Amino acid sequence: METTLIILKPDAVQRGLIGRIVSRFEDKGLQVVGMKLTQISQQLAATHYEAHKERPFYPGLVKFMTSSPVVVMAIRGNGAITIARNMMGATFGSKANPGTIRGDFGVSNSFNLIHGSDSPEAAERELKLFFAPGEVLNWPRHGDQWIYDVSGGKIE
Ligand code: D4T
Repeated sequence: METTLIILKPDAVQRGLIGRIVSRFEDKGLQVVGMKLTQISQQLAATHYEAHKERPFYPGLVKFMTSSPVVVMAIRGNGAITIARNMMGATFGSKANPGTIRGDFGVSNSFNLIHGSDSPEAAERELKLFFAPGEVLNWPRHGDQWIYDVSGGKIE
C-alpha cells in the first residue's frame, strides 16, 4: 500500500470544493488516513517547492500557497500515488481532460486546485513536512474486502 500527500490548494478551499474533491478519492476506493485544514507558512512553502526555486513562477506560487487555508490529506491505496495523479489531471485546468479534478473544476493556468506527490520518494518527504508523527492513522477500513480482491493472497 502506498500513502501519498494531497493538498487542496487555497483556490479549492475558497471555492467550496473540499467536499466534492474529497468525495472523488473516497468514491475511487482510496482511504483517507490523514486530513487537516491549515495555513501554509512561508518557510513550509519554500521547503515544499524547493525544486522550483529558480523558476519564474516561484514567487507567485509561494504567495498563492500561503495566501489562504489549504486542506492537507494523506491518502492510501494500492498504487495511490499514480492513481491520485491521474485523477488530478494535467497541471492546469485549461489543458486537463474532462473527468479529472483539474479538468472538471478549473480553467486557470496558475491556480490549479490540488497538489499530489509525484513519486514514492516525494510522498515520503512531503508527508513528513505536513504531518507530525501520529497524525497519519493506520485504521482498518470495514469495506476493504470489497474494494480489493485479496483471495489470491495479494492485493488485486
Ligand atoms: P503540483 O506539484 O502542484 O502537484 O503540480 P504539478 O506536479 O502538476 O506541476 P509542477 O510540479 O510542474 O508545478 C508545481 C506548481 O507550480 C505551479 N506552476 C507550474 C505555475 O504556477 N506556473 C507554471 O508555469 C508551472 C509549470 C503549479 C503547480
